Amino acid sequence: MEQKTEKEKAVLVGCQTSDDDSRFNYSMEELASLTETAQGEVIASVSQKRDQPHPATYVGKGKVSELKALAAELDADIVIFNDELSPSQKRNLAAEIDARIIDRTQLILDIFAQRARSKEGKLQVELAQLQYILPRLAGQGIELSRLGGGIGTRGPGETKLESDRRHIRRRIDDIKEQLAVVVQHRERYRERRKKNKTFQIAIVGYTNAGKSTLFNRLSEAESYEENQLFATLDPMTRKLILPSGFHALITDTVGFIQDLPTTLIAAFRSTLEEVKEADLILHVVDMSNPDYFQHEKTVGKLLEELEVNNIPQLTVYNKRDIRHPDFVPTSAGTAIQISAFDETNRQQLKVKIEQIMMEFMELYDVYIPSTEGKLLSQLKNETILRELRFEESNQDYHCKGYALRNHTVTGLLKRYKR
Ligand SMILES: Nc1nc2c(ncn2[C@@H]2O[C@H](COP(=O)(O)OP(=O)(O)OP(=O)(O)O)[C@@H](O)[C@H]2O)c(=O)[nH]1
Ligand SMILES: [Mg+2]
Repeated sequence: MEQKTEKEKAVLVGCQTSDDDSRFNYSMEELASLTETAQGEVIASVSQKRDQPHPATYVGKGKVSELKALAAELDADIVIFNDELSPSQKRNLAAEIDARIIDRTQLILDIFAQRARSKEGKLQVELAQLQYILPRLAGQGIELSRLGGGIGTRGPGETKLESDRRHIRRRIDDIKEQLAVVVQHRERYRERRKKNKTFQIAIVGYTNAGKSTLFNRLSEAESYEENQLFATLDPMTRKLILPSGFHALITDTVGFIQDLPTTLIAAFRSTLEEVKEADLILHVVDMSNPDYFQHEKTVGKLLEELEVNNIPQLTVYNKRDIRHPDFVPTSAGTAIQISAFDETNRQQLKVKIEQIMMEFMELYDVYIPSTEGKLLSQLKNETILRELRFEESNQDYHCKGYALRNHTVTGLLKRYKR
Protein backbone atom coordinates (compact mmCIF):
# COMPACT_ATOMS: atom_id res chain seq x y z
CA MET A 1 0.00 0.00 0.00
CA GLU A 2 1.32 3.41 -0.92
CA GLN A 3 1.15 5.85 1.96
CA LYS A 4 0.51 9.43 0.95
CA THR A 5 2.20 11.94 3.17
CA GLU A 6 0.80 15.04 1.54
CA LYS A 7 -2.72 16.01 2.50
CA GLU A 8 -5.32 15.54 -0.18
CA LYS A 9 -7.23 18.64 -1.19
CA ALA A 10 -10.91 18.04 -0.63
CA VAL A 11 -14.10 19.81 -1.67
CA LEU A 12 -17.11 19.01 0.51
CA VAL A 13 -20.64 18.83 -0.89
CA GLY A 14 -23.82 18.78 1.14
CA CYS A 15 -27.48 18.66 0.27
CA GLN A 16 -29.80 20.24 2.81
CA THR A 17 -33.20 18.56 2.75
CA SER A 18 -34.75 19.99 5.90
CA ASP A 19 -35.26 23.48 7.29
CA ASP A 20 -33.13 22.72 10.30
CA ASP A 21 -30.12 24.89 9.42
CA SER A 22 -28.17 24.22 12.58
CA ARG A 23 -28.41 20.47 12.20
CA PHE A 24 -27.29 20.68 8.60
CA ASN A 25 -24.43 23.04 9.38
CA TYR A 26 -23.37 20.76 12.14
CA SER A 27 -23.26 17.72 9.87
CA MET A 28 -21.13 19.68 7.40
CA GLU A 29 -18.73 20.69 10.18
CA GLU A 30 -18.56 17.09 11.24
CA LEU A 31 -17.82 16.05 7.65
CA ALA A 32 -14.95 18.56 7.69
CA SER A 33 -13.50 17.14 10.89
CA LEU A 34 -13.88 13.59 9.57
CA THR A 35 -12.01 14.70 6.44
CA GLU A 36 -9.21 16.13 8.55
CA THR A 37 -9.05 12.97 10.60
CA ALA A 38 -8.62 11.07 7.33
CA GLN A 39 -5.65 13.33 6.46
CA GLY A 40 -7.56 15.50 4.04
CA GLU A 41 -7.50 19.28 3.78
CA VAL A 42 -10.83 20.99 3.19
CA ILE A 43 -10.33 23.65 0.52
CA ALA A 44 -13.98 24.42 -0.21
CA SER A 45 -17.44 23.52 0.98
CA VAL A 46 -20.51 23.67 -1.24
CA SER A 47 -24.13 23.08 -0.35
CA GLN A 48 -27.55 23.16 -1.91
CA LYS A 49 -31.08 23.22 -0.53
CA ARG A 50 -33.42 20.70 -2.14
CA ASP A 51 -36.54 18.78 -1.18
CA GLN A 52 -34.53 15.64 -1.71
CA PRO A 53 -31.17 14.78 -3.25
CA HIS A 54 -31.21 14.63 -7.04
CA PRO A 55 -31.67 10.95 -7.94
CA ALA A 56 -29.04 11.02 -10.68
CA THR A 57 -26.45 13.45 -9.39
CA TYR A 58 -27.26 14.18 -5.69
CA VAL A 59 -27.20 17.96 -6.35
CA GLY A 60 -28.82 19.64 -9.35
CA LYS A 61 -27.32 19.90 -12.84
CA GLY A 62 -26.23 23.51 -12.39
CA LYS A 63 -24.51 22.67 -9.13
CA VAL A 64 -22.67 19.78 -10.76
CA SER A 65 -21.22 22.09 -13.43
CA GLU A 66 -20.28 24.51 -10.69
CA LEU A 67 -18.53 21.72 -8.82
CA LYS A 68 -16.73 20.60 -11.93
CA ALA A 69 -15.36 24.11 -12.47
CA LEU A 70 -14.49 24.57 -8.82
CA ALA A 71 -12.65 21.25 -8.58
CA ALA A 72 -10.62 22.13 -11.66
CA GLU A 73 -9.87 25.65 -10.50
CA LEU A 74 -8.74 24.60 -7.03
CA ASP A 75 -7.00 21.50 -8.33
CA ALA A 76 -8.97 19.32 -5.90
CA ASP A 77 -7.91 15.71 -5.42
CA ILE A 78 -11.18 14.56 -4.03
CA VAL A 79 -14.85 15.57 -3.72
CA ILE A 80 -16.60 14.29 -0.62
CA PHE A 81 -20.40 14.04 -0.42
CA ASN A 82 -22.19 14.37 2.90
CA ASP A 83 -24.51 11.36 2.38
CA GLU A 84 -24.16 7.87 1.03
CA LEU A 85 -24.34 8.05 -2.77
CA SER A 86 -26.19 5.43 -4.78
CA PRO A 87 -24.05 3.48 -7.25
CA SER A 88 -25.50 5.42 -10.19
CA GLN A 89 -25.13 8.82 -8.53
CA LYS A 90 -21.52 8.02 -7.95
CA ARG A 91 -20.97 6.90 -11.52
CA ASN A 92 -22.63 9.99 -12.96
CA LEU A 93 -20.67 12.34 -10.75
CA ALA A 94 -17.39 10.59 -11.54
CA ALA A 95 -18.09 11.00 -15.24
CA GLU A 96 -18.58 14.75 -14.81
CA ILE A 97 -16.04 15.82 -12.23
CA ASP A 98 -12.33 15.32 -12.65
CA ALA A 99 -11.48 14.31 -9.09
CA ARG A 100 -12.11 11.23 -7.00
CA ILE A 101 -15.69 11.01 -5.76
CA ILE A 102 -16.32 9.54 -2.34
CA ASP A 103 -19.21 9.70 0.09
CA ARG A 104 -19.66 9.95 3.83
CA THR A 105 -19.79 6.18 4.27
CA GLN A 106 -16.51 5.65 2.47
CA LEU A 107 -14.91 8.43 4.47
CA ILE A 108 -15.91 6.84 7.77
CA LEU A 109 -14.87 3.41 6.53
CA ASP A 110 -11.52 4.86 5.60
CA ILE A 111 -10.97 6.23 9.09
CA PHE A 112 -12.06 2.94 10.57
CA ALA A 113 -9.58 1.13 8.33
CA GLN A 114 -6.73 3.30 9.53
CA ARG A 115 -7.69 2.86 13.16
CA ALA A 116 -8.60 -0.81 13.42
CA ARG A 117 -6.01 -2.60 15.47
CA SER A 118 -7.29 -5.97 16.58
CA LYS A 119 -8.04 -8.88 14.32
CA GLU A 120 -11.76 -8.47 14.87
CA GLY A 121 -11.70 -4.75 14.20
CA LYS A 122 -9.83 -5.27 10.95
CA LEU A 123 -12.17 -8.03 9.84
CA GLN A 124 -15.20 -5.90 10.57
CA VAL A 125 -13.87 -2.98 8.59
CA GLU A 126 -13.01 -5.19 5.66
CA LEU A 127 -16.46 -6.74 5.75
CA ALA A 128 -18.12 -3.32 5.73
CA GLN A 129 -15.88 -2.17 2.88
CA LEU A 130 -16.65 -5.21 0.77
CA GLN A 131 -20.36 -4.85 1.42
CA TYR A 132 -20.12 -1.25 0.31
CA ILE A 133 -18.20 -2.12 -2.84
CA LEU A 134 -20.22 -5.12 -4.00
CA PRO A 135 -23.31 -3.31 -5.37
CA ARG A 136 -21.08 -0.61 -6.85
CA LEU A 137 -18.89 -2.94 -8.81
CA ALA A 138 -20.80 -3.00 -12.08
CA GLY A 139 -19.48 -0.57 -14.68
CA GLN A 140 -16.77 0.70 -12.41
CA GLY A 141 -13.86 -0.71 -14.34
CA ILE A 142 -12.32 2.70 -14.87
CA GLU A 143 -12.69 3.77 -11.32
CA LEU A 144 -11.35 0.56 -9.87
CA SER A 145 -8.17 0.81 -11.87
CA ARG A 146 -7.71 4.29 -10.47
CA LEU A 147 -7.72 3.01 -6.92
CA GLY A 148 -4.51 2.63 -5.04
CA GLY A 149 -4.00 5.38 -2.53
CA GLY A 150 -5.74 8.19 -0.81
CA ILE A 151 -8.87 8.75 1.21
CA GLY A 152 -11.51 6.13 0.70
CA THR A 153 -9.23 3.54 -0.80
CA ARG A 154 -7.18 2.42 2.18
CA GLY A 155 -7.77 -0.66 4.19
CA PRO A 156 -7.35 -4.34 4.40
CA GLY A 157 -9.72 -4.93 1.48
CA GLU A 158 -7.73 -2.87 -0.95
CA THR A 159 -5.75 -5.58 -2.68
CA LYS A 160 -8.94 -7.53 -3.31
CA LEU A 161 -10.68 -4.65 -5.02
CA GLU A 162 -9.66 -5.70 -8.48
CA SER A 163 -11.12 -9.14 -8.17
CA ASP A 164 -14.53 -10.06 -9.44
CA ARG A 165 -17.78 -10.26 -7.53
CA ARG A 166 -17.50 -13.94 -6.87
CA HIS A 167 -14.19 -13.43 -5.27
CA ILE A 168 -15.60 -10.68 -3.06
CA ARG A 169 -18.56 -12.83 -2.05
CA ARG A 170 -16.23 -15.64 -1.12
CA ARG A 171 -14.15 -13.29 0.95
CA ILE A 172 -17.29 -11.97 2.69
CA ASP A 173 -18.30 -15.50 3.66
CA ASP A 174 -14.80 -16.20 4.83
CA ILE A 175 -14.72 -13.09 7.01
CA LYS A 176 -18.11 -13.90 8.49
CA GLU A 177 -16.84 -17.34 9.47
CA GLN A 178 -13.74 -15.92 11.10
CA LEU A 179 -15.82 -13.34 12.92
CA ALA A 180 -18.14 -16.02 14.25
CA VAL A 181 -15.14 -17.73 15.84
CA VAL A 182 -13.96 -14.48 17.41
CA VAL A 183 -17.44 -13.78 18.74
CA GLN A 184 -17.68 -17.25 20.25
CA HIS A 185 -14.39 -16.66 21.95
CA ARG A 186 -15.59 -13.48 23.48
CA GLU A 187 -18.86 -14.99 24.55
CA ARG A 188 -17.06 -17.69 26.47
CA TYR A 189 -14.89 -15.08 28.12
CA ARG A 190 -17.99 -13.07 28.99
CA GLU A 191 -19.71 -16.06 30.47
CA ARG A 192 -16.75 -16.76 32.68
CA ARG A 193 -16.85 -13.22 33.94
CA LYS A 194 -20.57 -13.47 34.53
CA LYS A 195 -20.15 -16.64 36.54
CA ASN A 196 -17.69 -14.86 38.76
CA LYS A 197 -20.26 -12.10 39.17
CA THR A 198 -17.91 -9.25 38.55
CA PHE A 199 -19.40 -5.78 38.47
CA GLN A 200 -18.99 -4.48 34.95
CA ILE A 201 -18.88 -0.86 33.89
CA ALA A 202 -19.00 0.21 30.24
CA ILE A 203 -17.83 3.62 29.05
CA VAL A 204 -19.81 4.86 26.06
CA GLY A 205 -20.07 8.22 24.35
CA TYR A 206 -19.65 10.28 21.25
CA THR A 207 -16.33 10.10 19.48
CA ASN A 208 -13.64 12.33 21.03
CA ALA A 209 -15.59 12.78 24.30
CA GLY A 210 -12.60 11.57 26.31
CA LYS A 211 -13.61 7.96 26.95
CA SER A 212 -10.16 6.44 26.50
CA THR A 213 -8.55 9.21 28.52
CA LEU A 214 -10.89 8.49 31.38
CA PHE A 215 -10.50 4.74 30.93
CA ASN A 216 -6.71 4.98 31.07
CA ARG A 217 -6.64 7.30 34.01
CA LEU A 218 -9.21 5.30 35.97
CA SER A 219 -7.66 1.94 35.32
CA GLU A 220 -4.09 3.10 34.89
CA ALA A 221 -4.02 1.03 31.75
CA GLU A 222 -2.48 1.89 28.45
CA SER A 223 -4.99 2.50 25.73
CA TYR A 224 -4.78 4.61 22.64
CA GLU A 225 -5.91 8.15 23.33
CA GLU A 226 -5.65 10.87 20.76
CA ASN A 227 -7.28 14.07 19.68
CA GLN A 228 -8.76 12.33 16.69
CA LEU A 229 -12.11 10.88 15.86
CA PHE A 230 -12.49 7.13 16.36
CA ALA A 231 -9.17 6.65 18.10
CA THR A 232 -10.58 3.50 19.63
CA LEU A 233 -12.13 0.75 17.59
CA ASP A 234 -11.85 -2.26 19.79
CA PRO A 235 -13.38 -2.76 23.17
CA MET A 236 -10.95 -3.08 25.99
CA THR A 237 -11.58 -4.27 29.47
CA ARG A 238 -9.46 -3.56 32.53
CA LYS A 239 -9.68 -3.65 36.27
CA LEU A 240 -10.98 -0.62 38.14
CA ILE A 241 -10.30 -0.37 41.85
CA LEU A 242 -12.87 1.72 43.68
CA PRO A 243 -12.20 3.76 46.85
CA SER A 244 -13.41 0.97 49.14
CA GLY A 245 -11.05 -1.48 47.44
CA PHE A 246 -13.81 -3.11 45.39
CA HIS A 247 -12.58 -4.59 42.13
CA ALA A 248 -14.84 -3.84 39.18
CA LEU A 249 -14.21 -4.27 35.48
CA ILE A 250 -14.32 -1.32 33.13
CA THR A 251 -14.63 -1.41 29.35
CA ASP A 252 -13.72 1.27 26.81
CA THR A 253 -15.76 1.28 23.60
CA VAL A 254 -15.76 2.73 20.11
CA GLY A 255 -17.07 6.28 19.78
CA PHE A 256 -20.56 6.97 18.47
CA ILE A 257 -21.32 9.30 15.62
CA GLN A 258 -24.42 10.86 14.11
CA ASP A 259 -25.77 9.24 10.95
CA LEU A 260 -23.54 6.23 11.15
CA PRO A 261 -24.06 4.37 7.89
CA THR A 262 -26.31 1.35 8.41
CA THR A 263 -23.70 -1.05 7.06
CA LEU A 264 -21.41 0.17 9.79
CA ILE A 265 -23.96 -0.07 12.56
CA ALA A 266 -24.27 -3.75 11.75
CA ALA A 267 -20.53 -4.24 11.51
CA PHE A 268 -19.75 -2.48 14.75
CA ARG A 269 -22.62 -3.73 16.81
CA SER A 270 -20.57 -6.61 18.08
CA THR A 271 -17.94 -4.28 19.47
CA LEU A 272 -20.76 -2.78 21.51
CA GLU A 273 -22.06 -6.16 22.68
CA GLU A 274 -20.05 -5.67 25.84
CA VAL A 275 -22.30 -2.78 26.73
CA LYS A 276 -25.25 -5.16 26.97
CA GLU A 277 -23.49 -7.09 29.71
CA ALA A 278 -22.70 -4.03 31.77
CA ASP A 279 -24.08 -3.42 35.24
CA LEU A 280 -23.49 0.30 34.89
CA ILE A 281 -23.05 2.53 31.85
CA LEU A 282 -20.90 5.64 32.03
CA HIS A 283 -22.07 7.96 29.30
CA VAL A 284 -19.26 10.44 28.67
CA VAL A 285 -20.27 13.78 27.14
CA ASP A 286 -17.78 16.45 26.01
CA MET A 287 -19.03 19.66 27.62
CA SER A 288 -16.54 21.78 25.68
CA ASN A 289 -18.26 20.91 22.42
CA PRO A 290 -20.97 23.37 21.35
CA ASP A 291 -22.95 20.41 20.01
CA TYR A 292 -22.76 18.40 23.21
CA PHE A 293 -26.54 18.19 23.44
CA GLN A 294 -26.83 16.71 19.95
CA HIS A 295 -24.08 14.23 20.84
CA GLU A 296 -25.84 13.23 24.03
CA LYS A 297 -29.07 12.65 22.11
CA THR A 298 -27.35 10.60 19.40
CA VAL A 299 -25.73 8.31 21.94
CA GLY A 300 -29.01 8.03 23.85
CA LYS A 301 -30.74 6.90 20.69
CA LEU A 302 -28.11 4.31 19.89
CA LEU A 303 -28.29 2.96 23.42
CA GLU A 304 -32.02 2.60 22.92
CA GLU A 305 -31.38 0.64 19.73
CA LEU A 306 -29.00 -1.61 21.62
CA GLU A 307 -31.83 -2.20 24.12
CA VAL A 308 -29.77 -1.31 27.14
CA ASN A 309 -32.15 1.23 28.63
CA ASN A 310 -32.75 -0.93 31.66
CA ILE A 311 -29.09 -0.70 32.68
CA PRO A 312 -28.35 2.09 35.18
CA GLN A 313 -26.58 5.05 33.64
CA LEU A 314 -24.35 7.79 34.94
CA THR A 315 -23.81 10.77 32.66
CA VAL A 316 -20.24 11.99 32.95
CA TYR A 317 -19.85 15.52 31.61
CA ASN A 318 -16.15 15.66 30.78
CA LYS A 319 -13.59 18.38 29.96
CA ARG A 320 -14.80 20.67 32.70
CA ASP A 321 -11.51 22.58 32.43
CA ILE A 322 -12.51 23.83 28.99
CA ARG A 323 -16.29 23.74 29.28
CA HIS A 324 -18.30 25.67 26.73
CA PRO A 325 -19.70 28.94 28.15
CA ASP A 326 -23.22 27.93 27.10
CA PHE A 327 -23.07 24.49 28.66
CA VAL A 328 -25.90 23.42 30.95
CA PRO A 329 -26.31 19.84 32.12
CA THR A 330 -29.20 18.29 30.24
CA SER A 331 -29.29 14.73 31.46
CA ALA A 332 -32.49 13.75 33.22
CA GLY A 333 -30.69 11.07 35.20
CA THR A 334 -27.74 11.04 37.55
CA ALA A 335 -24.84 13.15 36.33
CA ILE A 336 -21.43 14.41 37.36
CA GLN A 337 -19.13 17.07 35.89
CA ILE A 338 -15.43 16.29 35.73
CA SER A 339 -12.18 16.73 33.94
CA ALA A 340 -10.57 13.40 33.16
CA PHE A 341 -7.19 15.06 33.74
CA ASP A 342 -8.04 16.01 37.32
CA GLU A 343 -7.16 13.45 39.97
CA THR A 344 -9.63 14.84 42.53
CA ASN A 345 -12.41 14.74 39.95
CA ARG A 346 -11.64 11.16 39.12
CA GLN A 347 -11.77 10.25 42.76
CA GLN A 348 -15.18 11.96 43.00
CA LEU A 349 -16.32 9.92 40.05
CA LYS A 350 -15.21 6.69 41.72
CA VAL A 351 -17.09 7.62 44.86
CA LYS A 352 -20.17 8.33 42.78
CA ILE A 353 -19.85 4.97 41.04
CA GLU A 354 -19.76 3.26 44.40
CA GLN A 355 -22.82 5.14 45.59
CA ILE A 356 -24.74 3.95 42.55
CA MET A 357 -23.47 0.41 42.97
CA MET A 358 -24.68 0.25 46.54
CA GLU A 359 -28.23 0.60 45.26
CA PHE A 360 -27.95 -2.89 43.77
CA MET A 361 -26.27 -4.34 46.79
CA GLU A 362 -27.29 -5.98 49.99
CA LEU A 363 -26.15 -4.76 53.36
CA TYR A 364 -24.27 -7.34 55.40
CA ASP A 365 -23.26 -7.37 59.03
CA VAL A 366 -21.16 -10.41 59.97
CA TYR A 367 -18.47 -11.77 62.28
CA ILE A 368 -15.66 -13.57 60.47
CA PRO A 369 -13.17 -15.71 62.40
CA SER A 370 -9.62 -14.42 62.00
CA THR A 371 -8.67 -17.82 60.55
CA GLU A 372 -10.81 -17.12 57.44
CA GLY A 373 -8.13 -15.11 55.64
CA LYS A 374 -9.41 -15.87 52.16
CA LEU A 375 -12.93 -14.77 52.93
CA LEU A 376 -11.66 -11.58 54.52
CA SER A 377 -9.65 -10.65 51.47
CA GLN A 378 -12.66 -11.50 49.31
CA LEU A 379 -14.68 -9.02 51.32
CA LYS A 380 -12.08 -6.37 50.60
CA ASN A 381 -11.99 -6.94 46.86
CA GLU A 382 -15.42 -8.20 45.96
CA THR A 383 -17.68 -6.24 48.25
CA ILE A 384 -17.77 -2.67 49.46
CA LEU A 385 -16.35 -3.08 52.91
CA ARG A 386 -17.37 -0.19 55.11
CA GLU A 387 -16.32 -1.31 58.57
CA LEU A 388 -13.78 -3.83 59.78
CA ARG A 389 -13.13 -4.17 63.50
CA PHE A 390 -11.16 -6.85 65.31
CA GLU A 391 -12.92 -8.12 68.40
CA GLU A 392 -10.45 -9.40 70.93
CA SER A 393 -12.98 -11.34 72.98
CA ASN A 394 -14.07 -13.66 70.14
CA GLN A 395 -10.94 -13.48 68.01
CA ASP A 396 -13.02 -12.45 65.02
CA TYR A 397 -13.64 -9.49 62.74
CA HIS A 398 -16.86 -7.56 62.80
CA CYS A 399 -17.49 -6.63 59.14
CA LYS A 400 -20.14 -4.38 57.67
CA GLY A 401 -20.57 -3.52 54.06
CA TYR A 402 -22.42 -4.08 50.81
CA ALA A 403 -22.29 -7.16 48.59
CA LEU A 404 -23.80 -7.80 45.19
CA ARG A 405 -26.95 -9.86 45.28
CA ASN A 406 -26.32 -13.33 43.79
CA HIS A 407 -22.61 -13.01 44.32
CA THR A 408 -21.06 -16.19 45.69
CA VAL A 409 -19.70 -14.27 48.65
CA THR A 410 -23.18 -13.19 49.68
CA GLY A 411 -24.16 -16.84 50.12
CA LEU A 412 -21.03 -17.57 52.13
CA LEU A 413 -21.71 -14.72 54.51
CA LYS A 414 -25.04 -16.12 55.70
CA ARG A 415 -23.15 -18.46 57.99
CA TYR A 416 -21.46 -15.66 59.85
CA LYS A 417 -24.44 -13.59 60.89
CA ARG A 418 -25.12 -13.21 64.53
N1 LIG B 1 -9.12 19.68 28.09
C1 LIG B 1 -9.48 18.40 28.24
N2 LIG B 1 -9.22 17.53 27.24
C2 LIG B 1 -9.58 16.24 27.43
C3 LIG B 1 -10.21 15.79 28.62
N3 LIG B 1 -10.44 14.47 28.49
C4 LIG B 1 -9.99 14.12 27.27
N4 LIG B 1 -9.45 15.17 26.62
C5 LIG B 1 -8.85 15.19 25.28
O1 LIG B 1 -9.84 14.89 24.32
C6 LIG B 1 -9.28 14.17 23.21
C7 LIG B 1 -10.05 12.90 22.94
O2 LIG B 1 -9.83 12.00 23.99
P1 LIG B 1 -10.04 10.43 23.83
O3 LIG B 1 -9.94 9.86 25.19
O4 LIG B 1 -9.19 9.86 22.76
O5 LIG B 1 -11.57 10.39 23.32
P2 LIG B 1 -12.49 9.12 23.00
O6 LIG B 1 -13.83 9.43 23.51
O7 LIG B 1 -11.84 7.88 23.50
O8 LIG B 1 -12.50 9.17 21.41
P3 LIG B 1 -12.77 7.97 20.35
O9 LIG B 1 -12.05 6.75 20.82
O10 LIG B 1 -12.22 8.55 19.12
O11 LIG B 1 -14.24 7.78 20.30
C8 LIG B 1 -7.81 13.93 23.58
O12 LIG B 1 -7.02 14.92 22.97
C9 LIG B 1 -7.79 14.12 25.09
O13 LIG B 1 -6.53 14.54 25.56
C10 LIG B 1 -10.46 16.76 29.66
O14 LIG B 1 -11.00 16.48 30.73
N5 LIG B 1 -10.08 18.04 29.40
MG1 LIG C 1 -11.24 6.19 22.55
